[in-house]
Order: sequence, then structure tokens, then C-alpha cells
Amino acid sequence: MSDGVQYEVSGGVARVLLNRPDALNALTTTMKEALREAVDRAAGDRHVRAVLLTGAGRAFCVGQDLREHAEALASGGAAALDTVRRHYNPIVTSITTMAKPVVAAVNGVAAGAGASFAFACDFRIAAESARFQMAFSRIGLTADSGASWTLPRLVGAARATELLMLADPVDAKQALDLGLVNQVVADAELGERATEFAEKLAAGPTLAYAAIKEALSYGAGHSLPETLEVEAGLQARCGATEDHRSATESFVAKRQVQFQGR
Ligand code: T3D
Repeated sequence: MSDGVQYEVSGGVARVLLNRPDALNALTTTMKEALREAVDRAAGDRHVRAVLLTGAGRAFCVGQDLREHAEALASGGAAALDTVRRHYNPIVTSITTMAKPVVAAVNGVAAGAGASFAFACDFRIAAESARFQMAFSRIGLTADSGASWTLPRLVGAARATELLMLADPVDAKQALDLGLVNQVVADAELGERATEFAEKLAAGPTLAYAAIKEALSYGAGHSLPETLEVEAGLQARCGATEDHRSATESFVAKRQVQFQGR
């Protein structure tokens, strides 16, 4: 895949690389379409059991390409604003609903929708030099790409309001303290550590991970009684998998389990 997004599969992991480093991986229409295609492809490939999203150069992604956006606004505006429904929402929906874990390896600055994409992933591993900036309000926009849903869940309502309204940069250490990222690693180690982590997930009980993802998402918007019922259904689904049966047999036989993702 080209057009600013590279896609490759190895060791059960689909690596999606935002590759427009000269513009800090700012998202043009072409790039948003390529990213959507990449995440949909990873979601639909049964050989892919985990996804790694990262950026080339010194940025993870700085959100909307503001040069392209300014041109679209100057020529009428409708297309500029329609991109949220046409591009950003489908990308975030694909990341958050795919039945496998998605890891963001945040290699540098993540701003606007670029930060929102990282927050939509199931895990975030940040390089020491990474920083987050909820840049929307600085250009007179509100949050998009799910940040108004993900951020309060990650850091609480008070911090989410602060991050979105003040839009001050948050460095990797602050991000770790706030709970925005799962771990911070040395810049030079990010690629290797994030790949190792994604490969570990790819060797895990994929269907159980999918059910956990579904349960967490459902539980975030429903009552405890409703969630208990959904958990029961999901547990029955996991209970019928080959991975559950072989893991139970392995436990009893004191053997190391090998999950097949089935
Ligand atoms: O309708 C809709 O489209 C709504 C959708 C909205 C989704 C969004 O994502 S809105 C938010 C868009 N993003 C931003 O507002 C971030 C803008 N960028 C910045 O605030 C800063 O660049 C950063 C804090 C991210 C990084 O700062 P710094 O000092 O490390 O780098 P820089 O010098 O500002 O930027 C380096 C280059 O990247 C520079 O280009 P130049 O001058 O070297 O040719 C800069 O213009 C370019 N760049 C940075 N961000 C963008 C960008 N070019 C286009 N679009 C960008 N978003």
C-alpha cells in the first residue's frame, strides 16, 4: 500500500506505518483513504492477530493536513467538514471494533486526530520524545475521532476537559502519569519493544481478546445488569473456542499452552 501509508504483515502482526514524515504525517484525503483501507484490511485478515500503528520520522501523526484543509475551506468548506464522517469516523470505528488488539507505537508528536487515533487503540507505547497535543481548540475546532469518548475514560472528565480546552502539550512522562499511555520506552527501543509486544498479543487468545474488547466497549455505556448479561453471552462464546479447551487441558497437564486464535 502506498499513498503515505505502508502495510506489511509479519509474525501475525499487521504493521501500519503513517509515512509522510516531511509533513509530520499530516493526513491528506489520499492518506486518510489509505489508512482506512489498511485498518479494514487488517481487521478482515484472519492471519492478522494484532495490529501495530506507528509513524515515520519525528511524528506519530499531527492530524488533519491543515494546508489541504485551508484550501478546501477557501473553496466552499463542505468537503472540508464532511471528512469527519467520511474518513475519521470509519477509521476510528474500524480500530475500536476490530476483533483483535491494536497497539499504537507513538514515536513522536501526536496532535489533533493523530492523538485521537492513538487513544482509540487498545494499547499505547510511547517513545520518551513523544508528546500529545489536543490541538483542535487552537484552531477553533472541537474534539473528533472519538477523543471526547476515549479521553475521559483514560484520564477522567476533569483532565479530559483541560486537555481539550487548553490544548497544552503533554510529554511522555506526563502522559504515563496521567494514564494516557501504557508504557514509555527509550526512543531507540520503541520499534523493537512495540513489535515484541504486538507479537506477544498475536500469539495470544485472539477470540478472548476480541470478547474483552467488546465487553469493555459495551460496559462503558451500559448498566451493570446489562453488562453482566452481555458478559455471560461473550463467556459462552469464548467457552466454546478451541483455545479455551486446549488452554484448560494444558493447565491440567502442566503444559505450556499454544493459542491458535480459534
Ligand atoms: O473538517 C476537518 O478537517 C476537521 C478535522 C480535524 C482533525 C484534526 O486533526 S484538527 C487538528 C489539526 N492539527 C493541528 O492543528 C496540529 C498543527 N500542528 C502543530 O500544532 C505543530 O506543528 C505541532 C505541535 C504538531 C508540532 O510542532 P513542532 O514545533 O514540533 O513542528 P512545526 O514546526 O510546527 O511543524 C513542522 C512542519 O510540519 C511545518 O511545516 P514547514 O513550515 O516546515 O513547511 C508545519 O507547518 C507542518 N505541520 C505541522 N502540523 C501540520 C503541518 N502541516 C499540515 N498540517 C498539519 N496539521
